[in-house]
Amino acid sequence: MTDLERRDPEIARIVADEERRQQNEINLIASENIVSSAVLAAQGSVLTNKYAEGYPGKRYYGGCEVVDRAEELARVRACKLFGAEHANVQPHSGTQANLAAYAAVLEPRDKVLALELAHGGHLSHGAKVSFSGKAYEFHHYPLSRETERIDLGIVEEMARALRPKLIVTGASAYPRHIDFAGFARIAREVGALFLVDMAHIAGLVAGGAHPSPVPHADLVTTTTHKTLRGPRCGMILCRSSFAKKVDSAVFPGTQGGPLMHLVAARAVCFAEAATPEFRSYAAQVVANARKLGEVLARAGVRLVSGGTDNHLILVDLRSVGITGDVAENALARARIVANMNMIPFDPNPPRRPSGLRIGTPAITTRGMGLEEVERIAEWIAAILKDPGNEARTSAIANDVLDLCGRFPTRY
Ligand code: DSN
Repeated sequence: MTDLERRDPEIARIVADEERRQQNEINLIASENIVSSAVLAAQGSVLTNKYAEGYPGKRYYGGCEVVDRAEELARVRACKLFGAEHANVQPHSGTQANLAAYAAVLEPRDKVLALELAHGGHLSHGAKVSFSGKAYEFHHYPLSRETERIDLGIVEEMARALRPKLIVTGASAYPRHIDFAGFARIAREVGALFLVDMAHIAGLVAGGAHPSPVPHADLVTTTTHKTLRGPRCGMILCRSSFAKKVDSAVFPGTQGGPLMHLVAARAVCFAEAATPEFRSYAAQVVANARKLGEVLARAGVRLVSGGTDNHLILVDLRSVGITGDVAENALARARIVANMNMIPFDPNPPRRPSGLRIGTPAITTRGMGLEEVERIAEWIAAILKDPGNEARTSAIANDVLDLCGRFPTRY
């Protein structure tokens, strides 16, 4: 019996149930992944007991000499992994990282240009309901209606008219490469700073499976738990000229004490992401997403922008005559987990959108390759085309269970 089972059987049962759920379902949520036992061990360690407000060597508490080593390692490993001049590894999440990055370079009500949320952007990129949209004057560039991709012509035209202080790119539901050099050129042209939120693609960048924004952007924010496969945290990379401002914006600007167990877990994740195995993983994530898209397209399911260059595809469910909520629920009955999503120029509302976002980071971590992806895509296509067919859905659920049994979630 574990300590948790003895001391808190209710929570122990919840943890065990969740582990079983993860083992017995195919997780296609594009922003989720599975951490290694080493990352789990670091984040479940006694480093959680330590307060360490400040930075290594400059703390506001005694007894920080050991955790200082963890933060220094995390910072140095992050800089090496991404070729960055400076890293702040304290933001608690991606949104916290964005909040601090904005605070480092903007004044309230400054103008910012970012990707439209409904076209794949993010709440913290200036949505009205987010702090970002309240504190700063965000304007949003749409995707091209024809290509459903970022059109730098549109971005440039808006940037010239607006003269923003900051241009932001990065997305949570965009299946294509982003031309970071092109964005940097526009930012330079209009005298704006350039920030990339690479949260979704960070692992692909680390593994060489996606062009890096780091040489082109003044600031790069990210989470560490999506394709990067680390703990649930944020991080800011920047040029050394912004280091002091970024560090002060994180602490004391927008956060208190860093979570040192998670700082250590980031360090573990960065070491893992620097290995040749991780490079193969990143390439396989992309190959799996491409295969998933090809099989769905062959079955008559339309993909936004016609395909993918990264870890996710965005399905236009109008091609099969259903909405995202129906698709998400029908797939869940077959033990396949994905999320409904808006598509660009979506005629439907967010709770009943026309899209489904499907990603391959977690199944690839489990070791699933093209053969398994082909089967999964066939199951998805069958369900999307006939979501009310309960007999077939439950037959697929059994097949999913068999498949999951061969691919453990613990590693
Ligand atoms: N919630 C994340 C996602 O699913 O993409 C973004 O913060």
